[in-house]
Order: sequence, then C-alpha cells, then structure tokens
Amino acid sequence: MQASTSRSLRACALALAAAGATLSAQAAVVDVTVTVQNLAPASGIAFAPLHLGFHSGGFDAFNLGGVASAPIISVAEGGAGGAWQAAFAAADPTATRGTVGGLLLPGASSSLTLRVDTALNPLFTFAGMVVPSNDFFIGNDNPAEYRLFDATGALTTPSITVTAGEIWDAGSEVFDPAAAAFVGNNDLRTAQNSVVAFNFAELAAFNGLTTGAGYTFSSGLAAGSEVYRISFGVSPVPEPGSLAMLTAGLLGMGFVARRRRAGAEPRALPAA
Ligand SMILES: [Ca+2]
Ligand SMILES: [Ca+2]
Repeated sequence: MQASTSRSLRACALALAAAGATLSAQAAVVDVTVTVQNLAPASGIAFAPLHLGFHSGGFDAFNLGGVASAPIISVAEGGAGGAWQAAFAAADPTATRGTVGGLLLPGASSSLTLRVDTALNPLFTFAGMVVPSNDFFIGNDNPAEYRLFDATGALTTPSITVTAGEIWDAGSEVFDPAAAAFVGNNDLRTAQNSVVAFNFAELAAFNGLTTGAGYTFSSGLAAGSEVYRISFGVSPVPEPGSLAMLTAGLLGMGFVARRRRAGAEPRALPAA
C-alpha cells in the first residue's frame, strides 16, 4: 500500500514535470492584441485599415528615395493593400499577417488579436494609407526596425508611435484633391513618377474640403505631432496537449488523496 502510493505520487510528479516542460517549450507562441489609435487632431487626418505582419525580416515594401513598388502603391493609393499582403506572404511564408480597423477617424481606436510565434516572427511591419491624400501612408522602411520580442519571448516594444514627420508620400500619384481618397474620386489618378519621400505639409492643402466622414478637414499638424499609435498586449496560449497532461496529473493526485483517505477510514471506525 505504502509502495503503491509512493509510485502513484512519483508518476504524478513526472506527469506534472513533463507538462511544465511542454508549456515552457510552447511559451514562444502567444496571443498578441494589436491596438491602433488615431492620435491626429479632431477634423484632421484619418487612416485606412492598417496592414501588418509579425515576421522574420524577409519583406521590405519600400525604400526612402526609391520608386514605390506595386505592393506599397496598393497601400498608399486607396488603402486596400492586396498586393502588399500578397508580396509579404510570398517573401515570408511563415509570417503572421493581418489587417486591423476600418476607416480610423481622429480619436478612434481598433484592435485585432493574432496568435504569434515570437521565436519565429519577432519583428513587426506595418503599412496604412493616410486620408485625405492621393498616395500618403505610414509604415516602416526598415523591416528590422521594430523587434517586438527578445530571445526569451518577452515583449520589449510595447508600442510604436508615429509622428506627422514620419508620414510618407509614395511619389506615385500627383497631388490632386479631385482624385484624392476621402475628399475626391479615388478612381482618378495621374502618375507622379517620383520616389518615396517624407511629406506631411501637403496635407494642409486639403484644409476646408468636406471629407467622406462629413467633417470639414483641417490638418493641424506639425512635424512632431503624434498621429498614430500601435500598442501590443500579450497573453499566453495554453497548449491543449499540456492542458491534458496537467489535468491528468491533477486527477492522479486527487486519486492518491482519495486512496489515502480510503486507507485511513477503517482505522477511524469504532472497534465495536
Ligand atoms: Ca526599405
Ligand atoms: Ca504624391
């Protein structure tokens, strides 16, 4: 009886240790909630849905001073981003990609939760159109600029804040309010044949126009104005196999406890 209880306890301990080891191996996989906020002044710029990906560094959509690629044009002109998502998937097939938010008006926020392998995909890349504009966007030029997780899987970059001075002009469509998304007919365009450059000053040229959301636009931006924030929240993902092992271990301990109580009962009974 004593030897059997000891064997059961040892089996439970081994099961729990194994479950713990499995949980540790899975700790790199977490649920990441991405929250985007439009920080621009009221009546100022809005943003198209943000295209994003957790990745290993294989996708670079554009370069400062370079001719805009079809993928970044798909974000900058109209915001749909289909070519950006497809190029990302082709360049980095194991990346975790997504799109968050609808049209994000000043003061608004939106969230999306994705399951991320932080060991495989510790880097973060994003791209989203600024409206009103013909071809303005936010995004990171360097794919390695934002390393969110360290080697232990800890979140080291809780948020990314974009200022007006970091807004890009894709250089692919000439400035024309009549052809600008949010204030004009976005189906119209005239090729600009220029290169990707920083540009937020041109947004003030839309001042006084009525936007698609019904308000009269007023840019209200200086280079240092914060216009957009991307925040990250991490929560663990219990792995089903580990849960099963933990449950088995706990049930086993309960079984041993019951056996111990059962073994004690006869001695508690009155002798008569
Ligand atoms: Ca680049
Ligand atoms: Ca342009």
